[in-house]
Amino acid sequence: MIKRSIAVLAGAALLGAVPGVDGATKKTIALGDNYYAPKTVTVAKNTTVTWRWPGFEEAGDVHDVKLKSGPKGVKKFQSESAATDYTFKRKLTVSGTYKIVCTLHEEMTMTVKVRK
Ligand SMILES: [Cu+2]
Repeated sequence: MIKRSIAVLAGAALLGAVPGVDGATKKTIALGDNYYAPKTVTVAKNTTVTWRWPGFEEAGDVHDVKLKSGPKGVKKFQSESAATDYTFKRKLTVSGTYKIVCTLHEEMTMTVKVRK
């Protein structure tokens, strides 16, 4: 368990090292049991969306972030499964509707709309 947490943290640190594009906007989505908050969000093109798992104190069930459907040409993505202290980032460069689901809880869904 501890070993896994360290691996997850290392992964998050690597993602964090990716330099941000000048003027790029950011949006953070919180994960809970069993929901994403906010459930729907509209962002500008090239926004980096960060899904943030709860901290150790609030840790609950294990969740992940999977792109169920997105605009044409966007590759599907899926985060690791984690319960706490994890973040997953994606820069959304194509306008359209991104439907996100947790593969462990099919009712746990959200939508990101990227403006043109
Ligand atoms: Cu879940």
